[in-house]
Amino acid sequence: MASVRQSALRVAQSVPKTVDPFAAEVIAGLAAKPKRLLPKYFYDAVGSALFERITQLPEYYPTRCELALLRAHAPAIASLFPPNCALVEFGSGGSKKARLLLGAAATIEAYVPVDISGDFLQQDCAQLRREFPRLAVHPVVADFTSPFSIPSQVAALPRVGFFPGSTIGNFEPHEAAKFLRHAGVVLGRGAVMIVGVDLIKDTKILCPAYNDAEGVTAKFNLNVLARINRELGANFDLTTFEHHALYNSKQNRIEMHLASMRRQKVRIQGTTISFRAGETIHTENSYKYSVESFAALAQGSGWSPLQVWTDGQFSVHALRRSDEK
Ligand code: SAH
Ligand code: AVI
Repeated sequence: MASVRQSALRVAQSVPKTVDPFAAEVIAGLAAKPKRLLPKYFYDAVGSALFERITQLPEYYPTRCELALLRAHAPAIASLFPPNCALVEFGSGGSKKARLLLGAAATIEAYVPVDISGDFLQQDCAQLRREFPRLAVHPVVADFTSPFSIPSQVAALPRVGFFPGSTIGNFEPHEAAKFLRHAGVVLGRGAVMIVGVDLIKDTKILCPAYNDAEGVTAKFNLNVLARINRELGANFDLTTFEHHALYNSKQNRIEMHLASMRRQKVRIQGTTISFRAGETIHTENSYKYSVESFAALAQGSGWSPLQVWTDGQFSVHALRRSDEK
């Protein structure tokens, strides 16, 4: 009989040696049943540029609605900010929405955009510094689901959180609650946070937003496989995968999947992943909330709802950290 040590050695030898967290998470997600990939991996430089194109599509209403709400209510939102504060944006992308707040709130001393898409973030900050020469801009390239440090230059300033775009909807609700608690720790006692949240609505509006006629969302979804090919030397044939987006009304979420159109095998760093014809990779959830269900989630996660602005399609919530007495 093989000793415990020998069996352990055989198991260890059969596990691919992947230290890169991207490679490890991709291989684990594709070995899981059903297959899945984390949505944060959409955002390399190509994915971030494709997301910017999505925000300009006629079908993708969330960006237009949120920009209109922010434009209309920027003075009221800015009135909640403490003097000489640092605005910390989680998942800043092209910072278009932050620009509205920066323009309305002269009291913002520093802007701290936090994003996983490093090259895109650095380019945006160079442009922001030209547009707002008196503003201190301190970008942080980080995964906002893990602990990260606020730049020492703004450590002494009161902080306001900004989490627009309904990026919170890309979390499972329990992860959204965990994120809100973590944001409370990053922002500090008594902090204010502004969160953009997409609302539950008719599927006639929801489904086209994720199935646009031009096929940009399909390109955005497929880019995650292209990225795995580029960065991990995999051999996905992108012509054999199809973009699917559907509304799951039981869970109030849009689901995005990539379906393999035929039976096939794909190699990623020495690991073989087999696909059945029609088998899908679940790449993203985009949860939709009611104003009340999001306020309840925030309240259960250490934040008191202060005010909400909505056009019936999208909502912008102002929250204050509910500090223990
Ligand atoms: N705030 C912008 C962009 C939203 S798109 C807007 O409202 O239009 C989501 C952004 O979050 C992208 O820029 C993406 O790179 C970033 N992102 C996604 N997951 C992330 C993570 N785990 N950590 C840090 N940034 C993340
Ligand atoms: C960033 N996030 C909120 C977008 C969304 O709507 O879930 C990402 C996206 N996926 C497809 N289209 C846009």
